[in-house]
Amino acid sequence: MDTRLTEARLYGIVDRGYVQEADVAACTHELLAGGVRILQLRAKNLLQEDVTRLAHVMQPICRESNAIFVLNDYPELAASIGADAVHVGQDAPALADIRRIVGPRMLIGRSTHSLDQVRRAREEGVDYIGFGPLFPTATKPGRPAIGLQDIAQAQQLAGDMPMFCIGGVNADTLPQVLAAGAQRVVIVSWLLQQANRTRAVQRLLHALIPA
Ligand code: 3NM
Repeated sequence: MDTRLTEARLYGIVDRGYVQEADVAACTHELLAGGVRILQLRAKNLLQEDVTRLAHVMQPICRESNAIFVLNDYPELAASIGADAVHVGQDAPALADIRRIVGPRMLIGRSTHSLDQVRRAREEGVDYIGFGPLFPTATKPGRPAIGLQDIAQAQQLAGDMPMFCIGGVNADTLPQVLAAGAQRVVIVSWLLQQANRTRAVQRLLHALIPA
């Protein structure tokens, strides 16, 4: 198991919905400088050639920092560029089919939105899961929030499979999310919109990693 994944408490996403192409490299550097060790490229509704170009910007920067570079969707592209990980949703094929595309070593993460989906992700053997959205979020408009009440049970079902709580997590909501039993979080829009992203990551990590 990759200790960069098991030790990660904060998962960052460079989401093209919030970051202009010209800012992708700087944003990647800023998040990594703060201590993010797992970072995803999320570029919805772009042509694959545009996603490829952005991946080629982020991947070497992540590699320099020894951070896990995750591509959202596009298992074939993840395989062809040698990404460290690919993240897929509930509508993506079964793990075995994705594994055939990406090979034996690539980490595979899947989004889950219910306890039942956590159970199934555990059974199929994904390397990590997202669990959410905990709160309504503009990053996934129209997606109903699942709340905080199932976090502790989801964490139990996940066992040693790392579970990252996601959706509306920010510096204000983080204490409730942790109090509900979360060990790891993904923070997208709040972090990307901070004037000093490096400092924001440092503060979050301080709150996330017990002294
Ligand atoms: N996936 P923010 S919620 C990308 O529940 C994503 O699977 C979710 O963004 C899920 O931190 C989400 O801006 C958006 O709320 C998270």
